[in-house]
Amino acid sequence: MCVQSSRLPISRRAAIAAVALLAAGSQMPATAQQNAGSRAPNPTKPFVESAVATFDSPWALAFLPDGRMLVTEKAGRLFLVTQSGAKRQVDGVPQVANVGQNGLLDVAVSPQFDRDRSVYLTYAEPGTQGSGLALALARLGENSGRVGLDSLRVIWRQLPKGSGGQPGGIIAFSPDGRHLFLTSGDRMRPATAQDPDQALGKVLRLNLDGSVPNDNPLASQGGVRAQTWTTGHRNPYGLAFAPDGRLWLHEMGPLGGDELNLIRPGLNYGWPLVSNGDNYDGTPIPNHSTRPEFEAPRIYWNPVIAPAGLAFYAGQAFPDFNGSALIGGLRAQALVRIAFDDDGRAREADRWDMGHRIRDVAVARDGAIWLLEDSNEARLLRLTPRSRP
Ligand SMILES: [Ca+2]
Repeated sequence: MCVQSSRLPISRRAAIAAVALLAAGSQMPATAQQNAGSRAPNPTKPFVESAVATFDSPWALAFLPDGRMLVTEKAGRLFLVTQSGAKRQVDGVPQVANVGQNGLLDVAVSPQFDRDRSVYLTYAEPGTQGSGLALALARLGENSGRVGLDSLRVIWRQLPKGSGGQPGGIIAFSPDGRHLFLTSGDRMRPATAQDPDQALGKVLRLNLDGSVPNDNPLASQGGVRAQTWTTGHRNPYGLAFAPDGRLWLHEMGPLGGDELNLIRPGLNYGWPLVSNGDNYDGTPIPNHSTRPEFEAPRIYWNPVIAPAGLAFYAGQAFPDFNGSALIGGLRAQALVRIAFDDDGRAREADRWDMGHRIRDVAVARDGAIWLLEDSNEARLLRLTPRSRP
């Protein structure tokens, strides 16, 4: 339960609980949405922070099996980084459109990296008519003199290219290592998220080589429809599989409408027809509850946290966190922990004030939590338990 309520006298807590029950009533659906937006940070942190390296507007980090990391910088640089902070720049990164929210985005390590040394990158690919999200596959070549991307090829690209931020671009692999999931933002063209023929505002499911799995919901229809797993997203900067095999996504909503969504194939998550937030000009958007045919978020944030990065915790360092989701907050300048009850329902369990915008989250094999800040002198942070050396 939240720390704030536990500090209240028991009688006051009971009164609050009673009011909450009355407000909930008996009509609350099983997938009740919770607003976690106004939750205050915890007063203490269970971890200590070590700054390991700094980067210029980093965007994503991913661990290699040997514990080293790949870190992207939005301007188009990729680094191989040791856990002690030694950095080597990786050559062979394709040209990116580093404009506004676009640039070099996610990096992901192949589920079979030990065999294929493959890595995946997403980025805004420049063109004559704006840019388009691209997914590239390359082999990480390494010798004493050089580390670089070899045999790079684009295995998926968003067409036509166009203007706008909100690129999405997050990669996740299915637990069996056979499929790649990719988030695509709406590029600030909201209607595209409901257009089945535009690869914007979607989650896509591809084979590891970029081809279309024949068991996708609309596989027989070809084109973007065949690639589409879910529809109706705005700007998803978090996508990850939980230990129980369920796929979770968070997306930045408009004013007051950030969402944590449970992703299931073929569903429509409503953007821009419904949202628990409003447009930035103050005009209202119908709430999710008005259109039950659209899948509602399991948690929403109003005010927003601006979620970025999503990782499920597994490890010995923070045993209480096992099975939890960790989310970075850009606007909230926080690390957020989402816990799941035995029925799989999600709730925000912790929020720790980091004092900086947090861009990405990852968990190392030893259970340490790694964060990337978001700025032009952003720190790569390692979090370890406060009670241990
Ligand atoms: Ca939604």
